[in-house]
Amino acid sequence: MSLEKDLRKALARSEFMVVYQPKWDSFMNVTVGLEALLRWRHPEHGIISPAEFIPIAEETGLIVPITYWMLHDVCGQNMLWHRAEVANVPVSINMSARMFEGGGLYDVVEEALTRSGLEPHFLELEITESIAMNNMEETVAQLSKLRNLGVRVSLDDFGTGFSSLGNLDEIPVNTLKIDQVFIRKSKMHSKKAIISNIIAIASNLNMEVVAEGVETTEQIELLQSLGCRVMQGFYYGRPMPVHELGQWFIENT
Ligand code: G
Ligand code: G
Ligand code: MN
Ligand code: NA
Repeated sequence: MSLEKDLRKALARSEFMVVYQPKWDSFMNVTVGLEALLRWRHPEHGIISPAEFIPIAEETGLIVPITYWMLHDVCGQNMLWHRAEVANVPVSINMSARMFEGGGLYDVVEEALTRSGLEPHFLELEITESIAMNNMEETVAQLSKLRNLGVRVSLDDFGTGFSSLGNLDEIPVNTLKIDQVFIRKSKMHSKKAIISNIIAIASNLNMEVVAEGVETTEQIELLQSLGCRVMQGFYYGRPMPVHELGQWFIENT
């Protein structure tokens, strides 16, 4: 199928929607954040996973306008939840490497915040290690500016990129997100050791930590015993459309 051609029209036709997955404080048992994830409702093929269309969107550059749309949509939605006193938590958005080319990101983030009225610390950008490391000087400069504005930054899929730990203290980051692969194999002694060390690095660098892909009570108990508090995964909640989140927050805040 010619996804590229359809992708070009998808924004204008309002075919994208955002779903939100909760981040959960497993000690306090409350929702402490949300991750916004993109979905494409294709008129013929139904819901298409971002795993399928994000690579095309990155190659074609369409990821930039799509992410700009998402920034506005997510900030507006989060402000609606604030105003209705439904929820008061930061929402994160995934950033492709492309978002840091051309230097336009800061102005769009600022505009999305101003237009929605959302306070900056309720918006978080998720970047991967490889994004942070390649073209590091430029990326760090942009991230620093965004952080000065009050926007939060997290390092996604942490532990899987080929980042050198030696640079980690130079990237302006609030949170390390431990990649799902470590959680999935956390019964293995070696993976447990890696998780434990990521938690220690985060703690020593004054960063927060989130465990991703949490699916079982065994994983939760292990993570808690290692001092990890905030978790995200199917055990707590799948990515949900906006209309399901009202009920979610009633039951889970
Ligand atoms: O939501 P799901 O698990 O299907 O996402 C699959 C992949 O697509 C993940 O790596 C996720 O980070 C990525 N993804 C989801 N939404 C977005 C988005 O809005 N922008 C970018 N760049 N990646 C996204
Ligand atoms: O790359 P990133 O970490 O942004 O990807 C997030 C993706 O992980 C989303 O597509 C989401 O659907 C998926 N995800 C979230 N929680 C779980 C989980 O517990 N198990 C699995 N297999 N995938 C998950
Ligand atoms: Mn992510
Ligand atoms: Na991740």
